[in-house]
Amino acid sequence: VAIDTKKRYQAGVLKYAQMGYWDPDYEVKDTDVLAVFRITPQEGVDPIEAAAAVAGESSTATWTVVWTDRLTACDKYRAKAYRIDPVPGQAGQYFCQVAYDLDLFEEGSIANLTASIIGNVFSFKPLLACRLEDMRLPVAYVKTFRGPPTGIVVERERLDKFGRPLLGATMKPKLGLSGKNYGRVVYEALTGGLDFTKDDENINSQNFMHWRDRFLYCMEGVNQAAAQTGEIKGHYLNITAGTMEEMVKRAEFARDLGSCIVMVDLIVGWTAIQSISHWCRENDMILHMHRAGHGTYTRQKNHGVSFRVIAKWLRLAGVDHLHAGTAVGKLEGDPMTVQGFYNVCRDTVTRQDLPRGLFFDQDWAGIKRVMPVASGGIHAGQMHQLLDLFGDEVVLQFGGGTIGHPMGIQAGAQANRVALEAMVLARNEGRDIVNEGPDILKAAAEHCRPLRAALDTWGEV
Ligand code: CAP
Ligand code: MG
Repeated sequence: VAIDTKKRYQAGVLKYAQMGYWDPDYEVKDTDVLAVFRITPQEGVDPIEAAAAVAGESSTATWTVVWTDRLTACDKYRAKAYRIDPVPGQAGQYFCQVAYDLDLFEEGSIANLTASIIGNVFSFKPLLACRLEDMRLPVAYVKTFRGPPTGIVVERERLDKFGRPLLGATMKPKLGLSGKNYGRVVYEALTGGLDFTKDDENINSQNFMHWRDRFLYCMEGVNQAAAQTGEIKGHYLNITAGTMEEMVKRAEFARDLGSCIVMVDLIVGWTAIQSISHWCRENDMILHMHRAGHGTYTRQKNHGVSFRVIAKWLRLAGVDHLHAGTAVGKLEGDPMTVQGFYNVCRDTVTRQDLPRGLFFDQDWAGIKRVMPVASGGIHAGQMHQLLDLFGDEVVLQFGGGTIGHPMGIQAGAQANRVALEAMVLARNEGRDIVNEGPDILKAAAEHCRPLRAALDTWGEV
């Protein structure tokens, strides 16, 4: 394949740079959509030509000049690769920056945006690998989206919970429980002190528990726990289903049962996400987004799409909660990069911050902020690290770290709530929670057997 591509280049067949897709003098406009790709050109392919090919194939071009170009305002519609830099420490890789005229995109449609930006280029022969690292969405474009239906401020007001991260737990085992047992787990976790419980990504309507049973038993648990504790509680009811009609039907049932929140998986697709987001806005419901499947294209550093871009698209598409990584748990992710994802979710203007992977300033044009969710293999012994890394505007979610507690589910929830409140108090008193964290936890555990048991079981870091 590489040889074939090289020959074709040498024969002058693929000449995107000459076609006008490379312009180092291009002056970026405030209204341009900008993208940074990390490209690895095939052996023998000039990096500038490869960058131009990316710009070409993600905008107007095909592999040869066509007569019909003459019938359009072709220069305006051609994306321009305008800058290319070697990736430090990664031989053969380049960051290339591409500008797209705003007129190339339909307003308010992530499906349309993605069909251009990631439509063809990732399987393009001149490239060995390609990764979309970041995007700058101009204010004029952001304004064509409605964004999160609820946002952080309104969510906190509805829940009447302030000044600390929220706490949640994912049901375990992921699959196989009957409705009544499932609802019991919800009840115990919520009475133990959590704010939310959550369906897992793959629970929909299997034979062991049909969706209506799940919804009914979960809401029974939520309502009983709320009545007993005097706190507002919720369970993210996963409405993911095979058709949009079925998802809306399930969402309506959740609403009619009095749930404050529903959940969908990323795998339902952009159009379905935007539709359900609009539905949530009309029905005053919080939308929880579980990013199931993202690792298939976000994990490899030289190919795919960075999660920071997915997070930007999801904020525009309109989700209220978004799984954004933990840096300390069971799943891949380093602290700086993960903090960059959190900034994308929570900032009013996300500032350029190269160590955190943010290439551009991003003005969110007043659309609401997304509550990030830290989930995946975390436990009470990491509370100081989690609070230090992510601050208050986050849901900390302990699945195994609640339901695997040796003294039971309610005790698991208690351990998490006590650890969190002790850590927030210490932070508010000005203590250094990173270094003193383990001591703060130990001191709190003297008055809370479940916390002591959690620390003994999972350790203090
Ligand atoms: C966590 C979880 C979530 C992951 C997803 C799981 O359970 O339910 O799906 O957090 O990853 O199945 O692993 P535990 P992310 O708390 O028991 O680990 O949040 O990164 O999207
Ligand atoms: Mg899960």
